[in-house]
Amino acid sequence: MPFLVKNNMKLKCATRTIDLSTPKVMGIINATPDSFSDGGFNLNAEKAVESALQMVKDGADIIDIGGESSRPGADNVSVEEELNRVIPVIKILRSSSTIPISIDTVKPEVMKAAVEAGADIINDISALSAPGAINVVLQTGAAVCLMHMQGKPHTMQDNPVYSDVTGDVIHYLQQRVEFCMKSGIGANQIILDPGFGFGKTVEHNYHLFAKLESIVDLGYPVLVGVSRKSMIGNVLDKPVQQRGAGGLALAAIAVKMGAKIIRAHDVVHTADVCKVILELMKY
Ligand code: YH5
Repeated sequence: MPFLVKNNMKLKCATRTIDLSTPKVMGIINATPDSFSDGGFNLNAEKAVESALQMVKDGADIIDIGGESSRPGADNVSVEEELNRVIPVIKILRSSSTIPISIDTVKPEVMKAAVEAGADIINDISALSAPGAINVVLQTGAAVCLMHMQGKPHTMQDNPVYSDVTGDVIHYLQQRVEFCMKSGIGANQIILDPGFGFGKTVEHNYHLFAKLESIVDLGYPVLVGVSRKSMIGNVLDKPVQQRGAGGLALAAIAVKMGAKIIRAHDVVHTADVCKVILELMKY
């Protein structure tokens, strides 16, 4: 048995607990007009909710809603604009489904309004680095995903350098966990994420992925987000619409290595992957 790590994880959120004893699929909803892979589709809240509800039917366990693209070169979004994009989506989705909702944002104002509108998880690619972000987690009792990123979205892919990418990521995540714990956030509120594609070359991403178990061994539920990313596109030399199989292959390995949440665009097939790999892991 490869499990050094507890396998009966429960994630404490503001108003409920999410069982992470089996791997879960987080479906991606971009409430962003400028987003990379589905820009233009979810232009209004109703359409975004429609897509989210389809993902729920397709087997999503969590819906991740983001209103600001983190890709290099994307426009900065004001607090007001981001609120306008995501809050109606969260409110309508919350009124039509009990699905756990996560809010993909780095802004404390958006985190707070999102949890008040019914979001359960704060998914922060900057790991609560904005002043006041930690207080939102404390005051709301929401769960938080702490992700590693080197640099800032605008410039992170310019020339990422590490002497030891896995060591650096682990060190950073441990420091962010300590920051949370010292502030009074519970260990059972925390998810960790190595941050594939965030200030990392393709080689860094594969190096880190190959060592995913060392991040799982930290003892917190691990989220993996590789869906459609350039670590797939680069190896396959294929555009975003043709990266599905590559993403599913990595999702399978991530689950086998102990990841608990797979963030993905293709919910149907990712849910199938989780099921068969979970079955395999019983033997
Ligand atoms: C993540 O890994 N990623 S937004 C570029 C793509 C396709 C997709 C070139 N938010 C993560 O999904 N939150 C994003 O094609 C995230 N972990 C967590 N926790 C970037 C993204 C994407 C970028």
